[in-house]
Amino acid sequence: MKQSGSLGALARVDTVVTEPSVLSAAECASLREWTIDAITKGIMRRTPRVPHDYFTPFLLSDGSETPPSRAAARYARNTAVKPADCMPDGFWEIRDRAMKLLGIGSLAEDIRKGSFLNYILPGGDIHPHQDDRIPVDGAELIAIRCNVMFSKPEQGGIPFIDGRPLDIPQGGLWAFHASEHPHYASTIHGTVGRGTLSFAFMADPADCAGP
Ligand SMILES: O=C(O)CCC(=O)C(=O)O
Repeated sequence: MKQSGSLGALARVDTVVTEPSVLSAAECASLREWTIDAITKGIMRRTPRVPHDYFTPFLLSDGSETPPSRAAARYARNTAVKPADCMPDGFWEIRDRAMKLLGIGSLAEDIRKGSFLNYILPGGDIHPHQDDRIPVDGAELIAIRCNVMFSKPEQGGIPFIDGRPLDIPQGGLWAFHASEHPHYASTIHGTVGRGTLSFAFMADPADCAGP
């Protein structure tokens, strides 16, 4: 089977990596401003089932939209704007920064989820779930997620993995094996939404066994 590429700090499935300071305060403010504007212009989408939850399209690093994201395009979004133009300036540079920090420079991207921006309004949450493994060429690959919090709510929106809360400051990052651990985020309270940049990767289970 193919090697996954470098797993860096994520070489073990039971590791959750956190970094407190990946984005500057100015970057967080500018991402939040972009997001509010994008929601107002209808550039982001949400499903009728989860009305608090806004997403950009899921993009691969070549700028194309992933197949599941294309299939979801029927949900409210201004289709006059090309998916590749639905990302804030600096998005891919921040992904590169996060990948360098984690030491995962050559890790394959998740072909379903790619990379995206998510903004959840107060009142929303992320329900408890565990992502599916990713079927590729007859193998079931582990889904790895790296999330960067650019807008931290006044209360709530706390990520929980295996029932344990993570203390992620605004501008901080957490990365984990999303197909191997149940996770959720608590209900958001206050006036500020929860904004994250989400970068998804995949790895062969045989490569996530140590050291
Ligand atoms: O943002 C979170 O706390 C979790 C997001 C999520 O479900 C995931 O990364 O798979």
